[in-house]
Amino acid sequence: MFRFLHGADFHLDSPFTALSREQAASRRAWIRALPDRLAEYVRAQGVELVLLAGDLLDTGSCYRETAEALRRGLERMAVPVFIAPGNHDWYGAESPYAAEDWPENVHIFRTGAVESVELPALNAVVHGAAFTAPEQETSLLRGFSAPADGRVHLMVLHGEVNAAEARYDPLTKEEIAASGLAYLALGHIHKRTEPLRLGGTLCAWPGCPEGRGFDELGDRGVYLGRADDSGAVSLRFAPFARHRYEILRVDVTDRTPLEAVEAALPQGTEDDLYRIILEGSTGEAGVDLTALGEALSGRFCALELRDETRIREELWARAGEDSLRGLFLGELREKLEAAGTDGERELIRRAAGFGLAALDHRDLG
Ligand SMILES: [Mn+2]
Repeated sequence: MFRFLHGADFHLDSPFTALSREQAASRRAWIRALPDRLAEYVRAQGVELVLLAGDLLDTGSCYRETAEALRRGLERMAVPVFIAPGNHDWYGAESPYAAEDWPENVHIFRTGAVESVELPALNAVVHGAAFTAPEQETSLLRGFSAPADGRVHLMVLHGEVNAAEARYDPLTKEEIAASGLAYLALGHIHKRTEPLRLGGTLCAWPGCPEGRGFDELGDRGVYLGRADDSGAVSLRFAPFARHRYEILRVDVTDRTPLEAVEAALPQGTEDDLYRIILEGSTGEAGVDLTALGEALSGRFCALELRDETRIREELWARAGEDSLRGLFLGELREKLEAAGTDGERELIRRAAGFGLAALDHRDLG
């Protein structure tokens, strides 16, 4: 029996273009700490083999510190580590994989032909191949078949299965089912998939171990595998993200925004990045996002607030009043009734809120 770890798609040095320079630099720094954190985990869990299925680096021209952080983390794992380069970190003469002085326990697959490395101590063989260009239009698994020789055969590859387009190592389910592999460790799909059994082969994508934006939400991590002597492989997901991205929609109707948010938030969000979207209806004053952000400060690693609330309908009741307020509301209500789209209606409701606030000299923040 041995334990292995399967990770992929670290995308170290992602540019984080949606962030300020300072924020992007700080996020690159924490993601750069990932290999060291994984090394600690490998040692604590008694992992004996590490399979990394590509796109560990976001580009072939990563920062020197990044390649160094990866090199150091992998060395600290102190067990055999196998890397199958993907479409972002494809193997070429200029690649950091060719330039860096990689530690002895690290094996990088360098060609599009499957290479096999025997690990007698584990009674296992690790197979793998590399992207050698940003695209790989033929399946790297085509024609492969592991011998039934009583050893545990594992493979690590970056690729897709039954993909609509043939650009990223288009593997087929039939090839996998016929591969004779106990486990196929895949990369490329950023959202974790549940393990899939095809023939006698188990395969899975662990996804990115750290979210990089509000399109990569929730718990993320790596797979921890166990291969027993009969060659049977089982997997369990190991959450590993230090900072999770989460989107929370909160209805503020009939409550103060702070009460509503407090009631909806789980415990322990201090390390997470939240986008909170307020919805429902409010009084005329709307939501004071600045005050809400201040009241919630310290509860998150980062917080983004969005106001999608609208002013309560009762507000229109005063549209008939003989006052500036009544005239203003009356005119807007006509526009509201004539509006053709939800977007227009939303805009008019917001205009009503702002206008009433202006009439009352209220500060909308
Ligand atoms: Mn990829």
